[in-house]
Amino acid sequence: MNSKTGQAMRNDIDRIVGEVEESGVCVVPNFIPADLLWRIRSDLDQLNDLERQHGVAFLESEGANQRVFNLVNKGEVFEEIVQHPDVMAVMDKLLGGDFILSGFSSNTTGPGGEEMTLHSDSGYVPPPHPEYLLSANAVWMIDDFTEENGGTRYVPGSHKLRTVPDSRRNYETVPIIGEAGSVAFLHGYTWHKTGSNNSRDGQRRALFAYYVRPFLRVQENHIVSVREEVWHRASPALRHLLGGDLWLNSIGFFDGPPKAYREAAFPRRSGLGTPPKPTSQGK
Ligand SMILES: O=C(O)CCC(=O)C(=O)O
Repeated sequence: MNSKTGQAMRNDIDRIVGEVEESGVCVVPNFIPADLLWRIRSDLDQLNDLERQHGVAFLESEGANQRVFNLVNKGEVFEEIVQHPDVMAVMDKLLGGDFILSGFSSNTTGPGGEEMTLHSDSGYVPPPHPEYLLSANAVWMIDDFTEENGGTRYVPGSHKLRTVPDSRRNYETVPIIGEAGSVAFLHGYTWHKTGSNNSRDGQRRALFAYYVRPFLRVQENHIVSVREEVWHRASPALRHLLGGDLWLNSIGFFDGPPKAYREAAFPRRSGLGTPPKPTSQGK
């Protein structure tokens, strides 16, 4: 699958989904056109610098690794790619036809960056995880992923166990290798971690767009954290991803279900919401 060109892969969503389900990961090369890759790099570098300058950077390994969270709130290019139609098509099949965004963050590893703890992205769900998939990640490779520069490592076959790794054990991991401009789709039950960056001067920049079934609580609270300006210009697809729509007309409402739904569901109680008439007793 990895030897196919990006265009051919994009036309073949079913096969990408099949590889994710079978192998726990599928790397799609040449996914990101050169001009888009350039825009992402330039905005990400600026964000990394800005958050360091303002003393709000999320740093690990004594500053060798840096994360930027809530990317949807931090640049239009990120709003654009988080709803990329080909990514949406893959997620749609992996996640049963409906999904929302749990989090969108970058992780830049630099020389000396240490590896992360091995984990599953669904580790907060008590095992055994359901047979159907709860979550999946689209990993945007902004630099080449190599064994040396900290390319994400994973445990082959772990996604089929539907549980979390035992923190007392050592597991054999293999690196996810890919060229800058690829997107890797990662099964939400695959055990994985950032690799250690043993390069002399190689950065490994990557974006992690993490999608979940719509009934799960999300990592980043977009309703509270995303700026009004972003909500105003959001496409219907982005609003949905950010949790701005009701699910099944009953999850995520503000002050009771919407009137049309109430009337359809409870026709004899359609007076709900009309204030009671004052009575003389009530005066
Ligand atoms: O940086 C990486 O390679 C992995 C990041 C990761 O595992 C995560 O964000 O959950």
